[in-house]
Amino acid sequence: MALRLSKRLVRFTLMVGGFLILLITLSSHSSTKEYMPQPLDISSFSTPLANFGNSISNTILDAAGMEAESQRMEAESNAEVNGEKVLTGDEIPDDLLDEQAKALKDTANAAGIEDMSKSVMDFIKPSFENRGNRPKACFVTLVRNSELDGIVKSIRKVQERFNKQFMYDWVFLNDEEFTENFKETILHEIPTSVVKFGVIPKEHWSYPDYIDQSKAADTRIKMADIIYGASESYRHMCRFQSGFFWRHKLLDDYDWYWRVEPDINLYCDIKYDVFKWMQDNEKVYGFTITIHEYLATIPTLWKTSMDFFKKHPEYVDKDNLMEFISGDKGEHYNLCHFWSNFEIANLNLWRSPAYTEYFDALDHAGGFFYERWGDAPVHSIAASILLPKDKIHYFSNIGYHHPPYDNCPIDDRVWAENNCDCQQKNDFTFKGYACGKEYYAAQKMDRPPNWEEYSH
Ligand SMILES: Nc1nc2c(ncn2[C@@H]2O[C@H](COP(=O)(O)OP(=O)(O)OP(=O)(O)O)[C@@H](O)[C@H]2O)c(=O)[nH]1
Ligand SMILES: [Mg+2]
Repeated sequence: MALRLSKRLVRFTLMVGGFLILLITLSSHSSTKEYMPQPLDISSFSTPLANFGNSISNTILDAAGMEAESQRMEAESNAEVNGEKVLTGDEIPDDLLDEQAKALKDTANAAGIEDMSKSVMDFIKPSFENRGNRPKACFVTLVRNSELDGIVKSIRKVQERFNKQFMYDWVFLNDEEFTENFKETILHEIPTSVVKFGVIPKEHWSYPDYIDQSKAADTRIKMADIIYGASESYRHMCRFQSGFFWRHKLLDDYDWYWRVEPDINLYCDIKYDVFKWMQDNEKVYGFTITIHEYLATIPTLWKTSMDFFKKHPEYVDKDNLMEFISGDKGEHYNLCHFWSNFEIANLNLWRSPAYTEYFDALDHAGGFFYERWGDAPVHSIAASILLPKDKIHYFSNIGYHHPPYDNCPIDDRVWAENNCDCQQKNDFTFKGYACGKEYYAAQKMDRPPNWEEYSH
């Protein structure tokens, strides 16, 4: 018996050793490369991301399985000698398997990978416990003093179609002080809600020390022909929306936000509390419009992202929405993204270690400045990979406009019941440049029966 136990111990130790070597090999494969502006070389992606999804946890499971299998074989080979009943396969007592699982978990802990499931949902779930109650939610608007007229237009629509009934707070952020005139005008427009004005801390709207500013300046010259390619402030804006807006102290009080920009329109009444709907239905990220990104603005975003997720398979949700952003399991980006000028989402997604580390990896790669990475593809890639797909929601019933596109309910009943004033023929969802088709396919949803009518 003692001999059997020690044999088992030796085998188990060898297996754990092998497992640790495998882990070291995996992590050394993904050492970060110095950034070099170059066309996206996806041919180097020999392994689709989907295969990385659970590689570490599979390794653990495989190790546990191997140990169980070795016990079965050992039991079989010893059966005749000992004249005992042989325990095979499923007959191995649960407590023995539990013990092995625990031993493996302890080994993993010692290797510093103790938390095998680092799902962003762990950070978001606590806000679902508020089910049935009013969510801690606000509108958030990043805006310049010079955009006062445009933001007043947006506020009037949001107030009229939704917020005069629900009276959620509104947070305004700016990279410089809001003028008194700006604040007074806004307060006058939103008399029934708490309104807060904040200045963005310098470190959230400036160059990190690892960015070569002359290289960034060269990029702006080279990209002058691309939309916003020459703009420095646009890049700070995109980086701020990608990595910082929820870190502003004024956002600390909230779990949910709805992003509103100047010059948007709401075409339909929203008669229910969308924040509460998100909370009570355990959704995390809601959008209205999908679209393809300009490849020239993000040549290396996909490779940088996949490098990160290959290095951190523990963050990849096993039921993710990769199919929305890639037609070949992660090898190539299909450029689809949620248009982030409208977002109704849970702030804890961005606060999670998974997203924070992802953003840090992107920020260090430099593409916010050496290319022109937008917050829309960044948020979309993260949400599609980090979240279970059923946490993402398309608000087909919210009539929305951000120049130049519309989301207009093509369901006649929804359109009529909510007093919509948009043209259904302008609905962008199924038109060529949108990604509605990809989204419906990825979610395994049937397209509305009349979708083709609105696809040209
Ligand atoms: N405070 C501040 N806000 C900015 C700045 N640049 C952009 N924003 C805001 O950031 C958001 C996104 O900027 P937009 O200029 O609307 O970018 P976009 O939606 O990609 O492009 P268009 O709407 O088509 O111009 C808007 O709410 C702007 O008001 C800036 O330099 N300072
Ligand atoms: Mg805009």
